[in-house]
Amino acid sequence: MHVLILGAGALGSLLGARLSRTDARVTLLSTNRQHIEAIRRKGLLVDELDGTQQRFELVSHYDPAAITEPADLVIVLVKLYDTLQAVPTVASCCHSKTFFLTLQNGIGNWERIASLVGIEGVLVGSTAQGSTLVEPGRVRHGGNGLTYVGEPQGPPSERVYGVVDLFRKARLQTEASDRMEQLIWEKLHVNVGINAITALANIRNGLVADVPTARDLCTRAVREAMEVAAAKGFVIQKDMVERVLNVARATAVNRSSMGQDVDRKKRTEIDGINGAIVELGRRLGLTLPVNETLTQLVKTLEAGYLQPPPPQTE
Ligand code: KPL
Repeated sequence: MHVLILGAGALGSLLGARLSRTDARVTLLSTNRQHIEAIRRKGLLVDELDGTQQRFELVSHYDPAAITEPADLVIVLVKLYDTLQAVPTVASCCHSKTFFLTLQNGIGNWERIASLVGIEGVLVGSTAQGSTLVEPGRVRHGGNGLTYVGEPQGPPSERVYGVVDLFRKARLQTEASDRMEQLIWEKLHVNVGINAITALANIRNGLVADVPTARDLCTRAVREAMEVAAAKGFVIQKDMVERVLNVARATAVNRSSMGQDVDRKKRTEIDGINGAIVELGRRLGLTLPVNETLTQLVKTLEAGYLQPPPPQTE
């Protein structure tokens, strides 16, 4: 099986390294040229949780046109706002049975991919693995967490079990699920409770659980998301706050993906995470002050580095 990682950043590179332990052939694709060039020069370095460093030889490209072998499975890990633009770039790397597995943060991703390749071409996943891009060509595994894979709707198919098998061979703890929509929403709560706070406070995930003020903010942000989820008919476990804090503990040394975006002065996924909760809440007539404030603060922070500075006047 040929697995193509579309969006091989921190998490995509880590998954690529793990999958290269199996008999699958793995190709990394990323627009981050420096990262790809570093992997080509010296392999992908992974700082493991036990303090060791492993090196993985991985085929890696920044230009999809350079990929000659069609992919059987494309794992989509581009930023949610890049999905519609990124998926068509790999059309030439696909055959008629290629399928896409989204492991992205946020909601609406499988629908976006399905709008391009059809629902039969898409699998949905969620993962609580943590990974940080330390420098080009080097990632740090930031913590283990369960990965779920399923069909967008209905029970797991043969294809789903095939992916679960592959991930397990890669020693990634993985389960098939027939309730992916629910799990995507649970993962959304994780991101709502961890990402913006870590990005704004310049901290790693663990401090969200350890520092009382951060824990309090996280609790309130997650409770607001639970209100929205309940209003939309999702059955979110009562202990969701504790689950989110447990992910923060399990990925304590990780810098959240939003934190890494801010560190690199990149656009964040705030609109698809806390911003999505605020927007859905607004349509439901709910006021969600904590998520609104977190969203506005992250957008202000982003504007500070994304917008060009005003012209200097004498
Ligand atoms: O999904 C993540 C992210 O950073 O986006 C978690 C699981 C919180 C790991 O950092």
